[in-house]
Amino acid sequence: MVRHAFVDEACHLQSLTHGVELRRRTEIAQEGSNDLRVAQVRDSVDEFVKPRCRFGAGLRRNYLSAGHISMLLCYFATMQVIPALDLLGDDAVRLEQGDYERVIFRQPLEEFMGRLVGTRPSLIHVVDLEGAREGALRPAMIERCREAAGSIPLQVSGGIRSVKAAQRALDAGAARVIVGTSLWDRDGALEEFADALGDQLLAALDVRDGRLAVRGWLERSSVTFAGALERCRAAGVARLHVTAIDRDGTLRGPDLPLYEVACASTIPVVAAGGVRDDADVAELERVGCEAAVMGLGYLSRLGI
Ligand code: AMZ
Repeated sequence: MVRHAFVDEACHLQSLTHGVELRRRTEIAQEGSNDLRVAQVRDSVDEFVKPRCRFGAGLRRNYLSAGHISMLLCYFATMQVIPALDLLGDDAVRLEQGDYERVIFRQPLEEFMGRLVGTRPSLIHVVDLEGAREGALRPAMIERCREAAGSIPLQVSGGIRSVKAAQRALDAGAARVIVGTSLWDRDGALEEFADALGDQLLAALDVRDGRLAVRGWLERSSVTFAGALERCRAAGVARLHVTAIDRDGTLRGPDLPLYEVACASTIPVVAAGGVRDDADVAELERVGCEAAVMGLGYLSRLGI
């Protein structure tokens, strides 16, 4: 298995001179010039569609040519690194440990997004900090991000407090959404979001001292990290977005034990908080994470 693709003989991947068999319904990803496409391996491999972000396997097989394997390697041989753009007002910012009083970086949205796009990431993480604090979605900001990001897909969060708001975020240009506060507010909400959004939902588990933080991390929820994992598993949540708040915006390195626990849930995990460099990304991959969000750590890649 190479990342989320099931490959019959992984050793074949060492040489691109052979094809490999992928199981029916496996999906492979292609990174084009600045676009991420997915080839659906069904009865043919020539169908390229927008990614659905879940990779499955069935019983029947399809043969994949060597030409396609190179695409597979491009995407799956390394873990996905997702640069972050946090919004406050009209600006891209970085906060230290999510504290709205400690803004350690600020740049106009379009300027910063342009620099991120220049690094050709496969996905960009957009958090509207204002939305998260005020509990209100700002679709116009998502549209601005969408426009500035061109064809690079966005995962969007902050202020999504209903399924309807999530739908608006998707309509405004998000490829998938991350929801925190509203999932934990009342019984049944998590299931509602998971059922309505499927693969387009990531559940935000923003963790401080073993409990979830909500409403822009200004409030401590009664929900524990362990309890949230269990509830997500039971609700069939497609993907987790786990943030170690004390590491966020600090460049102290990721909280690996936290992600080990998250990955034990068997739900795919996107890790955030303190990720500095490729070595940290490799460690996160080792503990089983699917992707890493980089905020402050990414600035050096941008020459900032
Ligand atoms: O930095 C913060 N203070 C902060 C932050 N980054 N507060 C919330 N968030 C992010 C969460 C999640 O992605 O990591 O906002 C999202 C949750 O928003 P909401 O509105 O659904 O709780």
